[in-house]
Amino acid sequence: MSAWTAHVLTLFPEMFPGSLGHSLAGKALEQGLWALETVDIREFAGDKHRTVDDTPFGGGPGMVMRPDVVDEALAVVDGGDAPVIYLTPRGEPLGQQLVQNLAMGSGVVLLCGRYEGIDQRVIDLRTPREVSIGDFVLSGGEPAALALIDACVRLLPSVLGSERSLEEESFADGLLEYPHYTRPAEWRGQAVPEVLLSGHHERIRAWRTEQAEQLTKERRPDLWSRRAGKND
Ligand code: 4FN
Repeated sequence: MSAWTAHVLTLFPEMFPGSLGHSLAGKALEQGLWALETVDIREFAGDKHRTVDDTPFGGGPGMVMRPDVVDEALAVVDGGDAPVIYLTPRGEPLGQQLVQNLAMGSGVVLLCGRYEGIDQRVIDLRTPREVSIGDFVLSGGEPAALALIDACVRLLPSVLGSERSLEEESFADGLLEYPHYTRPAEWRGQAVPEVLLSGHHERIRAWRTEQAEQLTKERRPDLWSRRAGKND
């Protein structure tokens, strides 16, 4: 029984673990609670100049990643039953539901694009799941892979801090977080809401739920309406 593993195919393996090394995920990686295996796509270039990209047929700007090189890189990965995921703006939006499902599996095989993207034929042949982290332009799929891994790893049973259960996280419940406060109790003329200093745990819980629900209704009506069966 081996650890949850993220296989990452990339032209920039030095970007990993990157920012993950500075979070809960980094400590867990050192502890062997999950594993990271990068595959440098450039190693699968066939020529002496290690060419991985070429000009697009039909013309136009930029370069395209060659299908033969990407396919050879995919061929060496033994992800077992881990899904192959191409991080692409065309993909289904990454959400906490998909994150939970991926975290429950044996790991992920993540394919990161660069330039204008990857030749469509290797995508058609390999039919990876296509996933997007949002509607903005990136220089490469790597930041998306880092985000997906971070989101999954923190859900692994052995990684999640026991002091912070999943249940008490508002977002896991489909809500935005209530506002947080710490010392000092008054700062630049702004007091902390009185209820939080009251010691009435039931009133505090009710206030926080109300705040989380109000914020979600106002700022993310999409999240609020998708919150099945729990809305007024
Ligand atoms: N991006 C858009 C439209 C057209 C192109 C892009 C874009 C990196 C290889 C893909 C971006 C965003 C979320 C991967 C964006 C993601 C990427 C992601 C990504 C280089 C080609 C590219 C309409 C979304 C603004 C560059 C919209 N999640 N192309 O960013 O890989 O996973």
